[in-house]
Amino acid sequence: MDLDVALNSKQAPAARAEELRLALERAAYEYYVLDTPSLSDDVYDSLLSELKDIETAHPELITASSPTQRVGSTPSDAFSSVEHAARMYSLDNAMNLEELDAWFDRIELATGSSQLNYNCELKIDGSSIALRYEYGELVRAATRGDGRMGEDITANVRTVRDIPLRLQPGLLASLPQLEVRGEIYLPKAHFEQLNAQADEAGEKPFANPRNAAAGSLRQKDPAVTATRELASFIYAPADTTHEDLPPTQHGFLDALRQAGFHVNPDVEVLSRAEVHDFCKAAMEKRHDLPYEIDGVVVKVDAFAVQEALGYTAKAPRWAIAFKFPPEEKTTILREIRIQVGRTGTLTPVAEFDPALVAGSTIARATLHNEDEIARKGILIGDTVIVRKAGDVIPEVVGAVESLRDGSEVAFHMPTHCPSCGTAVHRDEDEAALRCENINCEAQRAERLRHWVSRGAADIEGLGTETINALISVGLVCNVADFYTLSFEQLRDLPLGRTKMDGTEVTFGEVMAAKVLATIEDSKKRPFPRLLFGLGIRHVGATVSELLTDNFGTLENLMAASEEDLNAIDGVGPQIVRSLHTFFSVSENRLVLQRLVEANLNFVAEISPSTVEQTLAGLTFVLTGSLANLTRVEAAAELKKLGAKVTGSVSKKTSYVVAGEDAGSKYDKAVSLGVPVLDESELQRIIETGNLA
Ligand code: 3B8
Repeated sequence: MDLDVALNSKQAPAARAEELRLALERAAYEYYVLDTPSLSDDVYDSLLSELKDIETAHPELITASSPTQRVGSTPSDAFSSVEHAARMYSLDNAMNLEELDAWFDRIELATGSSQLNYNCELKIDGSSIALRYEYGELVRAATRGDGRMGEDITANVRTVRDIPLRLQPGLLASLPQLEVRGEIYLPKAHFEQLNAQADEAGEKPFANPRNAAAGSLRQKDPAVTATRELASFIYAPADTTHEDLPPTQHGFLDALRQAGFHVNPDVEVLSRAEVHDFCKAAMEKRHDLPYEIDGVVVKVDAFAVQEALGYTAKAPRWAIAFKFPPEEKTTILREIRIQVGRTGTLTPVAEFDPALVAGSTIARATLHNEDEIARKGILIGDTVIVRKAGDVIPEVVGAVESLRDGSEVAFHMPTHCPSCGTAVHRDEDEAALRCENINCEAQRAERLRHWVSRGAADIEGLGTETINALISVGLVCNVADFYTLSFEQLRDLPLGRTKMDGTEVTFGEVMAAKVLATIEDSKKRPFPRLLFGLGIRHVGATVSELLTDNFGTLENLMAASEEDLNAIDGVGPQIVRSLHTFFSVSENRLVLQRLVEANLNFVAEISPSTVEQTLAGLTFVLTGSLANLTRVEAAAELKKLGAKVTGSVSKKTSYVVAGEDAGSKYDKAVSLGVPVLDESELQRIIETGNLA
């Protein structure tokens, strides 16, 4: 970089401001991407402060992507949800090298080739994000969410300093629309620093860097996120069928680097035979890296081959995450406690001396049921081996039998519910024991907690402590009771603790107002979530979605016959029985009646899966630029109608849609005799759902 920028300030303010912005962007690019900084921190700061001065004097010169505008917007109360242009999948895992080989075998069988190139990347343990750029400017950043819908976290992501607000000139910067995906992470050193601060402030530390990154991105005030030293690695385009893009994953990573994205340097294109060594090397260097990795991502390098392999319901077939084996520790099993779940299931939980495993401390793990305890051969008092399954969920692997001294005792499941004393029941064909008393206090508390949880009615501010307090004073007994709470009742709710001066701690005015507002908001949650929130046995999030898609309203669902229910793909006799049982309990019907009267949203939005699949069996290829929608949007619309959308034209292609400047794909369609549609014909198909 030439130093003229730092010296020349005799220009018109607009030109000078743009020159400064370009210089600052270039400096960030050199620093993060090229790893060859040419400006000292002092010079950078000095240029930034000159830019700030110009923008303060001439506010009309401020641009959205100016380096001064990273912490721009003011705190917001909620993140709005946004739809991903193309589904944001997660990866399937290979838990060991054998599973990795099985994946290679499947790829070779499906493609008929044993000569493929594989792009190997480190698997960064962070929080996934999707970044959308329009003509090179960052316009939106979203979390993965459920893969279809994520949360708009643009304001927070803008504060992440290695994410370009404007791209370096070139191919990617010139695209009308570009969506890239990557991982935002918190470097290990900052994670430790953050937790030390939390500790000092008497707050709960984050369990691991991934949670810390996700938590930092979900801050309501971007100024807080800005203090967190987050960083990013970007690794993929959302749409690999874009014909202007490089045709391989490694080529695309180069293009990302040139555009100014921070791309992880540890990537290699390898043959199948070389991948094992890459995985082993990654495992060894794992602890020397300044950020957390939990495996290696292996991807088929050629986009065309990726397209051909496609996706399962959950994950791409063309990529796999090789996960490092979990770290194991030993500790003493002190007790096995019984937990009563919301549907009455009695679950034994191991309580052991705290152990530091894979970066966080664990002290309990579910043992699932008595059979599982017998299978693992665990006795109370044993020295046990513990680890985190998938590096997250604590698990007892087994006992170290050689360390027994005879004082260990076997565990047996109780004959009566530890909460209400009702005799427990063992379902046929099921390992689980259940308390069938629907008035059981432990179940009631769990049902209420389930209702307020994030995937259900999502009532923030009602934690376990508050719910327990509401139950113990008799204000809340079932989920309908949340909707009749008054401000005064909440404000004066004793939390069962006393202050230093001996007075009772109450919920207070501020929290009461907040929680009442969220309770009001919760009435508008999507129907599938509210149905899931009711905690009907076997009716999880997916089944709820199926049921609401098919019946549309609570009324219809309650009136559905056994045949109606059985007719749904994915709904079996167990679910039918469980729904029937739930709806036949008069107390449940009363709760539902009260929820309806409180105006909860028991009506489904029209969902894509109810759209008639008029284009099923047809394959489309989109090429050229469309005037009224992006190719990704067009593809999404066609897929909703059941069509397949691919990237390359062949004899099997049913139609090619050609926009402006359609290139070789158009020529190929003509030479193969594949019918070509223009944008207006496409528009009509999308609107009418029909080809004719
Ligand atoms: C497809 C490709 C998910 C991922 C992907 O470092 C897909 O590629 C994905 F559906 O989650 N954590 C990476 C990382 C994660 C993913 C990926 N590549 N390097 C990561």
